[in-house]
Amino acid sequence: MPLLRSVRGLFKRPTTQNWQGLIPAYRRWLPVSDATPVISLCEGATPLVPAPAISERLGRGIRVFLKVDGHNPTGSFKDRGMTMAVSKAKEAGAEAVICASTGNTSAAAAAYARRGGMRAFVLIPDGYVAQGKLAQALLYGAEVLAVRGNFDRALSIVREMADQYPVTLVNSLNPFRLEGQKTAAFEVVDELGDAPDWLCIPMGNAGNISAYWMGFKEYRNAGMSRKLPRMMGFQAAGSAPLVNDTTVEQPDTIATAIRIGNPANREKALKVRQESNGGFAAVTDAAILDAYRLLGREEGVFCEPASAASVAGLLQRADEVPSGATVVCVLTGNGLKDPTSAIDHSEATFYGDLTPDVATVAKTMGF
Ligand code: AN7
Repeated sequence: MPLLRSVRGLFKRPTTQNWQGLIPAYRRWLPVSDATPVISLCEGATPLVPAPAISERLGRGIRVFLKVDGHNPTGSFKDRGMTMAVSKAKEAGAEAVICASTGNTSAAAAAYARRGGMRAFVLIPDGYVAQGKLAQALLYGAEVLAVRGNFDRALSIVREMADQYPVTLVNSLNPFRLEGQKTAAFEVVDELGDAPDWLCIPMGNAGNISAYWMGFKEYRNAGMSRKLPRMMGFQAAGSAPLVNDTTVEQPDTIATAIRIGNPANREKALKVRQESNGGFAAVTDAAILDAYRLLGREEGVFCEPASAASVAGLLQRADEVPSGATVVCVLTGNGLKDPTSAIDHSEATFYGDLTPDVATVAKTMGF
């Protein structure tokens, strides 16, 4: 979908032909060398999908795109960070990785670590990880430790574990994670020909918003783009420590991926907001679910609830978007990660227990 294919800049832009993952595609922007064993599942090159229904709601010539990062190998943006973190861990001789996770990090860590021949230990908040994510961690062969406590507690444990034992931390405190994730910003610019005016993104630990900003800045400094976006970060109202400048002891939201009360990248996120003239806001679970259904029913895009926070946030702040602006909403995770939320909240028509004959089916359909 070449929009404004640019000839600006010094470096060749990658194409998705013969795509072999984001490390080969963006090698010159990443801290890797010939000695780095690249552990890849051909992540990256995810589609930037136009969102006509949302664009029409905003009106005033505003163009909205969805960066559908649920198309990655394990179904979330975490794969971008994990190919880097696990490759660098392998290079350093690690035999095991560890993370705390609301689900997606555990799936990605498990897949990449096992592919690299390493053990994967994942700590999850018992009972608060969506079913698809738990299924992935188990199937990929992680060693899953479910703790009675929330994500923040699990993160503090794994930080100590990585300090005291021979296991490499692959949460977003690992700087290689953000290096990998910044490639999503490169892809957006490569596709649009410049940075968007607004970038809307959900925030949990705020690693991804920090990574995008790093990517946009690096690309602009190299002449690959002219603009920098305003970075708009959104959190669930029951779990909004960055919006309210606080720590939430008991975070609560349907969007379990971002059920995080004490973000690991708080300082970085505040800097992103300030440098980008951005904004943070809270969106209610009801608004998240409205956006979740809107994306499915009107755009044909199935994301998980946490991801829909980016669109909920955009709709909430629609009046502030300049006329004619280009907006990118980041859809961080695939809808199939969390089938329970879809089944419970689709509000679609479901006729069950039908007699299996044409007359019954026709009558039910209203003919
Ligand atoms: C779908 O998997 O923290 O602001 O442990 O899974 O970079 O934390 C997930 C986070 C947004 C927030 N959308 O990203 C984990 C985890 C989805 C997510 C976020 C997450 P950050």
